[in-house]
Amino acid sequence: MKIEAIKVFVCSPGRNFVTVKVMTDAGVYGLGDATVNGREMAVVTYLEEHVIPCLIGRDPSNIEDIWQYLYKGVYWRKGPINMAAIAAIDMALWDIKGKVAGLPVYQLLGGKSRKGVTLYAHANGESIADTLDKTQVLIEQGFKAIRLQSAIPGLKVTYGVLGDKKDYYELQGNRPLPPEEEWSTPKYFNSVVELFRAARERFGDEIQFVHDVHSRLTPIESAKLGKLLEEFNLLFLEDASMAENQDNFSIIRQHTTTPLAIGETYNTIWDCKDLIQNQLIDYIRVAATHAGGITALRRIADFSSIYNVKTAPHGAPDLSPICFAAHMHLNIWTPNFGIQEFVGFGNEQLKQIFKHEYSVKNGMAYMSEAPGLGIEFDEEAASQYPYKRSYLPVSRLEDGTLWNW
Ligand code: EZ4
Ligand code: CO
Repeated sequence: MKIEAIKVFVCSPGRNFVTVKVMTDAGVYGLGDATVNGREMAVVTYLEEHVIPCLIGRDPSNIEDIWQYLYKGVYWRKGPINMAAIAAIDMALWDIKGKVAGLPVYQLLGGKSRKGVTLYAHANGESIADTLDKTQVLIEQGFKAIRLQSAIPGLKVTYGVLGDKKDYYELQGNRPLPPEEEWSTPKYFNSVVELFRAARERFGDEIQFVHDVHSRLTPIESAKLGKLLEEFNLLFLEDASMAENQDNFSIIRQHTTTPLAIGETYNTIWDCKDLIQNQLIDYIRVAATHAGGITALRRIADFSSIYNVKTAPHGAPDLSPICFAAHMHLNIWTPNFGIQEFVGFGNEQLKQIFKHEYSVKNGMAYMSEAPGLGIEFDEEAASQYPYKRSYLPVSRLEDGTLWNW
């Protein structure tokens, strides 16, 4: 079998997605997700100009060799654009291998380690009361784990919350230039502790809670927040601080037993090797799309397993349903799987473009038994929603200092 052609599609059913389709001379094709939110066209150019010409005529069954070729063979290793391109090709090759074998990808990884995939949903509110009302709805839907984010009084916008427009502001779509938002750590501290106190008072101890700090705190501030939240027993605190310097997390770890999660922006094992090996985190949140695909995530999962670190793949709406499918296959196999972030299957346009047969019941997602990744991409429907330039926000402190978004 040979790779005959590779096509790249960018569609925007509410937000941009980069989809890769690898076609073979046997008529079998595979799909991959290469979406890097706010930098989509950089990946498209990288794929079309630099990656695809090297792959035509190669045997798509040699997934490992193609991965190594694209990683070691470029000299300029790592990085989000490069790794998203590798990831998309890798997912597509696993999809092809599954289709050829007549097996879902998880069977190729080693089969099922569990019945279904535990999910955590998002409750994003304009006030603590609003967040808790949304939490109530999710609990009634059957979710057992929920991420709570609430607007911070005194700030115009807060990560995860968008006033009266939409409950998840990244879905805003088109923006000519990056919007700017303000951040205040003191204002945040007051409201976030109250949020979890109120949540435990209203819902008791059974439901598991998660919170995403989105890297807004310094390590010592995160250490303090972890301590303050200990009594509310979080499943984990996500992205407490930046960890470009992985030692940052030893400061947090020395002070708190609140479990820690990180990794959604990481591109390779090297971004989290020390965090894992020194047992500074409890959950690794790398995404198939951003960290080199199924081949790379499988290795990171195995490495993590010997240090008591569980996987909790990123599940934001800017990862396409193809990435979700890749995560589903990994999650059902990974012996040290923890939990999958889940924001629903998206809007109607998205469902029209990406078709799959996963189901969700009582806070768990269940596999499709379709061969390969079990996802279809409707090119015609996708062409109805062309690419629109769009950016994630940037963040500044109240005095104007640029901060982490
Ligand atoms: O802000 O994916 O846990 N989820 C997140 C996401 C990220 C976006 C950035 O593109 O932090 O919502
Ligand atoms: Co996050």
